[in-house]
Amino acid sequence: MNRILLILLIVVIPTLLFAQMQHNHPMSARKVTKAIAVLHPTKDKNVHGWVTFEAVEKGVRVVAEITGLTPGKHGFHIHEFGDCSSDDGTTVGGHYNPMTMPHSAPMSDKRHIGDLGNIEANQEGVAKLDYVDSKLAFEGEASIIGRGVIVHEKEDDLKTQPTGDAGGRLACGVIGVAKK
Ligand SMILES: [Cu+2]
Ligand SMILES: [Zn+2]
Repeated sequence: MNRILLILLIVVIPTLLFAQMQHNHPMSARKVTKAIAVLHPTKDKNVHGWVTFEAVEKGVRVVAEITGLTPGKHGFHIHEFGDCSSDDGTTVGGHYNPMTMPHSAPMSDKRHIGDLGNIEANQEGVAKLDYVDSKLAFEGEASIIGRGVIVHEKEDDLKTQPTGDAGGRLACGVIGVAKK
């Protein structure tokens, strides 16, 4: 038998088949469908909480519970970097804005991807949020994975550029892939 043909049969063809298998079933095939950020207070603040992001039919469901707030509205955003290493939360950068849009409200068509609007705390200082966001994604150029989440001191007025005039940063967290 022709030696080259033999090598082809024994080595090359199985290698190609294996490569094809890997292509169809990569080890990391599991798509991200849920993410979470645990929020820790910035220096001398006492705001704690969490926010989950879960893929649903019409977008991403955002559910949050934050404690330790003053009653009323507080700006709530996804910021560019997942870096809460600074005392004041400034290392997360500005609002996450991969599409280069103006600052606006969560229901606006033209907005920062990170514009989640406000959370509103009750008299006990607890804020809960639950809505479906049509702009958030877990992959592609607008992916929120690995970005930062900030709870602000003041209300986001949903129009002042580029911050919504929401004031200082009370709590910071990083969006990671959720276990379940
Ligand atoms: Cu913010
Ligand atoms: Zn914004």
